[in-house]
Amino acid sequence: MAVKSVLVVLVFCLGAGTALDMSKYCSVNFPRPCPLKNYENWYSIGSLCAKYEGTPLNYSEAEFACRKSVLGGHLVSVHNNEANVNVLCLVTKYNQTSQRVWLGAFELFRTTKFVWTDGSDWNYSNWLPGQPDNTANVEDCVEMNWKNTGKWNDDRCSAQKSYVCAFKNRARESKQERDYERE
Ligand SMILES: [Ca+2]
Ligand SMILES: [Ca+2]
Repeated sequence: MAVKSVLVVLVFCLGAGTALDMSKYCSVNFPRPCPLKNYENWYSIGSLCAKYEGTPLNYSEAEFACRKSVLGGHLVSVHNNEANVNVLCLVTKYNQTSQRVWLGAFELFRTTKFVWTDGSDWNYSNWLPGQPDNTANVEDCVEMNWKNTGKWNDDRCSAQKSYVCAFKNRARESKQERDYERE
């Protein structure tokens, strides 16, 4: 309980943190390697294994590159503050200068509702104040790290950015189910 409170406070403080604070935080709290064989550079974020991809692509190219790179792959979905900071640590590790990355969220056909390409629930967001603003009516895809560290913005899907891929670690998921059943 106490550990969790400390983490929540840290995550909250990081909302206003600098890149320097971030790399300090990440050096201590970097996500663990994905516990599967042959997945170097993939890291555990909740029940996902995630990887930073530094070659800038537009949003759909990035999503399809993720699908191609691994079975069950998509752009990463983010469901809580801890996962959001984990993604940020991943990006910070691989790129200190240009940290804008595509996440897996996009606006569903001008409904003002956002969804994840991996089909998971929309149960969390971390928008920069004033976003999503759908500038010029053409912003439907969600990036992290425009202006503020860790915050989200809707941008043109045709813009080219680095991105973070992820897939569900089924092994971990079934272990969680077993643990749950034991309780
Ligand atoms: Ca939009
Ligand atoms: Ca925007």
